[in-house]
Amino acid sequence: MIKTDEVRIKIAIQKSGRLTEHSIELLTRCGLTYSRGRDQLICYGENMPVDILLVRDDDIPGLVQENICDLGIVGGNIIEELRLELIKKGTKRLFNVLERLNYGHCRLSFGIPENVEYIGAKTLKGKKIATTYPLIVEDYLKKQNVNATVVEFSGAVEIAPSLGKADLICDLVSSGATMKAHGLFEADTILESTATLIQSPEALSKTKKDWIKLLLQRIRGVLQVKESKYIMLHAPREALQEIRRLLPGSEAPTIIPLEGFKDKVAVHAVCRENVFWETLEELKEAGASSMLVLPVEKMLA
Ligand code: PRT
Ligand code: ZN
Repeated sequence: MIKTDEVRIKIAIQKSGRLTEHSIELLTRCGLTYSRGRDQLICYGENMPVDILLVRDDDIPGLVQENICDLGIVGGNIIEELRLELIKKGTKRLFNVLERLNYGHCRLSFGIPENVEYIGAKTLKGKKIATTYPLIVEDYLKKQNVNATVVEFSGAVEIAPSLGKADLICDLVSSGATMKAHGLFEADTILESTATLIQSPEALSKTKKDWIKLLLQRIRGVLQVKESKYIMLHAPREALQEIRRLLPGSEAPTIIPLEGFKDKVAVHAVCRENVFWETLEELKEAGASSMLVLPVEKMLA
């Protein structure tokens, strides 16, 4: 294990919240094993020079921007708000976005009281909008050429209209249940967000760069594997074209002759999308038989 600090990569993730479990799982699936520090705030990588810092999600982009951490995983919503803040301040070198991850999905949408008719962005004109993301909302209003007042709320944005503190809100939505429960309906979405991997804007040493490259390659492999399946089936030769067309997200299947059968082959393929029952039924209809769908454990392009 490499211990010197210049070589060790620090990655900030959320300490406790919606992204925590998935972020730890992602790093574990990249092969990282770690021991947790006594203060419970740092996990020390055992088999890679990668340490995990557990912090509040709002602090993550700042830690990465200031180069206190080399990498960070945080919601795209928080990243975008900070990006706009840094641009406003005239900061020249901003953190780099390395990869959008496949969890933490949500959207930033307007929530309008049910008794208000919504006819697009012009409905917002002259209104008071409560949000935790004032810069993203202001940026949107500017692009839409609409004048409105944005009031910053640090939490419980959805109660602002009923308290008379705002006419409407702009907040994160996932299932839509929160807005509904507060008598609001979801109007336009202004940002789609997922957990995102970011990197410090500072120049890194060659060793750190190499480790980050390797980690990123593994992360991409893990993301790809989640969707991918390995499929094996038997098919009449004459149906091969149709069967290949039906295989979801597969580029070049392997065709293997079947001992004792002239007009039948075995087809093996990696499908980069999920294989649903409906697809298997269509394949059967096209003449496929003996179908097996297996999960893919690891993948390296
Ligand atoms: O303590 P810390 O500051 O670290 O955590 P936090 O409470 O600020 O964040 P947390 O754990 O709630 O969310 C972390 C990240 O998850 C966010 O920054 C988003 O990128 C992402 N995420 C995904 C969400 C949601 N889905 C989500 N539904 N963040 C918040 N919500 C809230 C939303 O604000 C609203 O209050 O859930 C409510 C709406 O949910 P639905 O399902 O009712 O629509
Ligand atoms: Zn937070």
